[in-house]
Parts: sequence; structure tokens; C-alpha cells
Amino acid sequence: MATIEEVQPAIDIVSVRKQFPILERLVKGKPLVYLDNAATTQKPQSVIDALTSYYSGYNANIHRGIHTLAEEATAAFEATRDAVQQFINAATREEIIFTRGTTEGINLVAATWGRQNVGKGDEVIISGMEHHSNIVPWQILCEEKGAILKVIPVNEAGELQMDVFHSLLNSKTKIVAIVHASNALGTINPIKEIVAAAHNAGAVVLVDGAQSTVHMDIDVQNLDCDFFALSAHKLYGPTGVGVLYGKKHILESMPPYMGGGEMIKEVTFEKTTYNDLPYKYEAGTPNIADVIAFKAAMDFMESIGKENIARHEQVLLNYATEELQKINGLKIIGQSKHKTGVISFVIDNIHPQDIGILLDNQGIAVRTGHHCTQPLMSRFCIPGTTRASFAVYSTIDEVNALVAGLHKVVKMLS
Ligand code: C6P
Repeated sequence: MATIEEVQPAIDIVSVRKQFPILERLVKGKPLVYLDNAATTQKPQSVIDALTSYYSGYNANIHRGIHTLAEEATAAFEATRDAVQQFINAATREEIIFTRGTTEGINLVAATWGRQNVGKGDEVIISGMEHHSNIVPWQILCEEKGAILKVIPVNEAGELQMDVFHSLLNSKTKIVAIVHASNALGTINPIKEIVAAAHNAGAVVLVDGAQSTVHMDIDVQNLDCDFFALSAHKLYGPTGVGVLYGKKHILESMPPYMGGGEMIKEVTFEKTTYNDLPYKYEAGTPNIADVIAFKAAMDFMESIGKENIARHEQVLLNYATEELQKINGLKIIGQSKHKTGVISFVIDNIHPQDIGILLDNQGIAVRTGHHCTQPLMSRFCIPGTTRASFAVYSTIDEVNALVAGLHKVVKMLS
């Protein structure tokens, strides 16, 4: 097995890890090895500090008050919107809508754009590797409208069958909703090719960016996607905050989602007029503290550099792939050439849950199960996998601990 010096790329891993207080803790008496980053990442001290300084320094509701605290809170909240605009290179700040997360962003589009534009006999295309969040909202829509849900199949390597995708597109296709990077396989999908083909057929494209935004530079204008949904908690930010990006002219043409305060211009019992973007889609008091702290998370990522983070995770992925394949009976599910730092695997005759429990006893946190991708698990004829997923603070030592832990599991249970 390799040492840190042999494989570690050019990021200062010691100083990165020092910024994450949770990485100091012990689990079952062992140093925590946190390899469940695709579920949620840990938070740097700067994010934790941003939360406490809002609550201890300027807690107030936003957009409503003229007092100092309200002005400070509003300015900090809106500063995050500007930061997101830059982070994903949106054309305007009005295209950035705060949500609770990716799930809410996708549901918003299905319930507004979908209801307005999808009718009887129309078609919605998703893929065989979607998270349930990008399946169920479209099923609900198709059932309500009498529309047809079409699915791009996944090949044995865990890649989309692009020839089938191209053959599914036709004039009835209204929207293609597709995951950028699979949470269960790590596969990175060819979004630009998908967007170009969908637009050619007259369809719009929603990209589920829950797993991609933390691993690569996102440029929504370059991708040319119509919608892009992400969750802050997967990029070192707080839970309960997400972003829905939408092209301005499309968002403007859509009906409102939730009704309430903030999303209106004027209300009478006869008629309500709606607020301008982005507030039209931000009804009610938002998750102010967490939105504010999300900016600290993006600042953290930019302080290291998205390219450096991606390179670091690729080194870990390549090394882990090599080492895990040496384990007797272990098979990696998802062998695409383009992957994020996610490795899903099964081991002959050992249930993923048993692997998870025995690794946890050694302080190693991984996720086991279907990863909210039941149709994908059915495609591979498995009940679930064990998934290790890396982040900027993951180390070669941690990969070595996982490999050693798995050798123990195999020895105990085979
Ligand atoms: N995947 C995982 O462990 P929310 O819960 O709204 O923040 O994200 C939902 C979601 C949507 N799409 C993809 C590709 C995802 O990976 C997730 C969340 C977590 O894989 C929890 S199931």
C-alpha cells in the first residue's frame, strides 16, 4: 500500500483537515474515517462560525425591516445569491432561487414548468441512474397529465446508452431531466451533448447537480442547461439550503410554486400579482442563517481551488479503485471512464449492511443500501452496494484504512 507522500497531490491536506473540527473525533474508540461524503460533507469552522455569528450578531428577518439588523441580514443573504451566481456562472442573479435542496428544486420545476408545458401524450425523458428525487416528481407529473416517462438505459459499465437517448428524442419530448454525476456509481454524464440534442428536438433540460457541483467547475451558461439543481450540504455547506438555477426567460414564463409572503407584489381578494424573480419562487421566511453560511462554504472551496479539489479526489479514486479490486470477491459497480470520487461495490456472499456495520466498528463511515436509486440497483440485479465517497479532506491513509477494514470483513464473513 502507498503512503501519503507517494500519492498525495498538491493540496495542503493537513491545513485543510484542521479546518474541520469533526475530523478530530473518535468513533468506537478509533479515529473517524469519514467516507460518506456523497450523503453529506462535513463543515469547515468558517461555515459553523457564519451560522453562530448570524444568530449571535444580526439575527433578523430579511427584505422586510428597515432596522439595522434586518439590513445586515438582508445584505448577507443577498451576498450569497451573488456568490452562487459566480460559483455556477449564471448570467444574472435573478436566475438563482434558494430552495431547501436539490429535491425541492426538481419538484418546483415539475410542478410549475411541468404542469404548464407537459400535456397528454407528451414525453419526459429521465435516465436509469436517477436518484428518486429525479424520478418521482416526473412520475407524479406524467400520471396527472397522461404523459409518458421514458428512461435512458444504463450499460454494464454504468454509463448512459447515448445511442438510445438520441433515438428516444422526438417532437413529443418536452423535458429531459438528467443527473450530472451519479450518486450510486460516480458516473459523470455528457451533459453538453444531452443538452444540445434535447434543444435540437425542442425540449428543455434539467440537470440534477447534487453530486457534481462539489467535484467540478460548474458553468451553467457553458452547459446551456435550462435548469440546474444543487444542495449546499453536499458542498461543505449547511443542510436545508439548495439552489435552483433557471434561465431567466423560462423562470419568468412559469407560474408560481408556493404562495405566501415575499412572492407577491400585491394581494387583494380578487387577484394577486406576483413578485419579480427570484422572489416569486421564495415564498415565506427562508432559511436565512444557512443561506448566509453557504457563502462561507463556497469561499472555502474557492480558497482551495475547484481544480485542485477535483485532482485530489481523482488521485484517491484511482488509488482506491486499484486497491479495492485486489480484495477477494469484490466487484465495483460503476466503471465509467469519467467518474467523481465515488466507489460503489459488492462483495460475494456478504450483505452490504453487514459490511457497513463492521466498518463502523472500526470507525469507518460508508453508506450502504440502494442510495435512493432502486431502479438502478434492479438494473444490476443487486439489493444495494457499499459506497465510499471522497472529499477534499480525504486521505490516502483513509483509503488504506478502508482497504484494511474490508480485508478484515472478508476474513470474518467469507
Ligand atoms: N443523495 C446520497 O447519499 P437532497 O436530499 O435534496 O439534498 O438531494 C437529493 C439528491 C438528488 N440527486 C442526487 C444525485 C443525490 O445524490 C441526492 C442526495 C444522497 O446519495 C442522499 S440519498
